[in-house]
Amino acid sequence: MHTAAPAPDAALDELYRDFASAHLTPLWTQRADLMPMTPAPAAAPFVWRWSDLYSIATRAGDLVPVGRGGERRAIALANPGLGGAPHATATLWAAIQYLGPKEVAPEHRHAQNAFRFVIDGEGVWTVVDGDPVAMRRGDFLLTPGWRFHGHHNESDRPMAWLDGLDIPFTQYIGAGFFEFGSDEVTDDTTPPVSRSERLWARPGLRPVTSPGATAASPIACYRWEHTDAALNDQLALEDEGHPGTAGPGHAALRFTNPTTGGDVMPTIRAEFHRLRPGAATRTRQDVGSQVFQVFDGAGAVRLGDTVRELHRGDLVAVPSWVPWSFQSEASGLDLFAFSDAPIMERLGFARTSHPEGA
Ligand code: GTQ
Ligand code: FE2
Repeated sequence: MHTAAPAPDAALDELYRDFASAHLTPLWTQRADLMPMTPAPAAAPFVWRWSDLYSIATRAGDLVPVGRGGERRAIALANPGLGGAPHATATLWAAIQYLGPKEVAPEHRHAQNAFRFVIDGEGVWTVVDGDPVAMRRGDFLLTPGWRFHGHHNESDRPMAWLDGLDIPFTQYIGAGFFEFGSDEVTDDTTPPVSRSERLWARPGLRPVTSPGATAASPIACYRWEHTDAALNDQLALEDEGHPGTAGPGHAALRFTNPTTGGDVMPTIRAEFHRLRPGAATRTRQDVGSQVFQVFDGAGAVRLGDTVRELHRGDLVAVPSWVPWSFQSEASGLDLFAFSDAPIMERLGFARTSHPEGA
């Protein structure tokens, strides 16, 4: 391929200077960056260790108060390819949030969609539009855009969890709105099951009186007992000769919006994967980016040509089109995953391939 590169002369130099001073840029000098043959994201594949995150969050807990203004003691993964921005990938925010004993993170709401995934502990609840939702290990909680939410730790122990939001995407497209909520703490106990779960979280059943499809799931919390049982049954059925698995020894679930059967929120997909001891996922690459967290067990992730060991709580950023696969050790491997797949699918950009005949 040849790019026209005329001999420099005074007129040409002047033309390029005038491009710059008129705030214009020609395509021909940048075509390969702007329009790569295959996706070339700025974000890098990267692994963060939970032990590092947790100990640094504990130090922040000792030194930095949580309250109005800063709003949350949340420490974001900053992808090394993204110039220090608090972005795990081009579109996704992922953070460890830490709340000490008796601390309250005040109510607010924002256009950004959010979830929490609980890696450890219990004793915190999050109040979503007045509905208190208890958080326990393995639970997956939703705070879709523009719902008021605050977090309370009534226990005498600190608690930390994973937050996922579409902050980078929302910032890039200029769609962010934010509002402070009430400073009154109206409740100091929480029921084990939220009102939203009592209405919506029974398999295959929905209230007749509620409206039709909603953009975000009305289920405030997907409980670990259901996720775990569904994964166990996929693997048990494989043993019984009725495989419904994603591949040999690989159980996979997607969290869904019961009003549509689609993704839980308009911008974020969430899944859970379980690998039997010694099993591996098929290698794939996808348009769009994702973040994984090891929930249990140990193993390794291959990102392009690099293999990294993984332990409980570790987080993995997979930018667009990077080939990835997971392998489990003797302990098995449980993975929580979230991605921007709903954006890619809705806009017609989604592609998946399985490189190297994998
Ligand atoms: O818990 O409301 O990690 O608003 C980032 C922004 C958590 C939250 C984050 C937020 C929250
Ligand atoms: Fe928030």
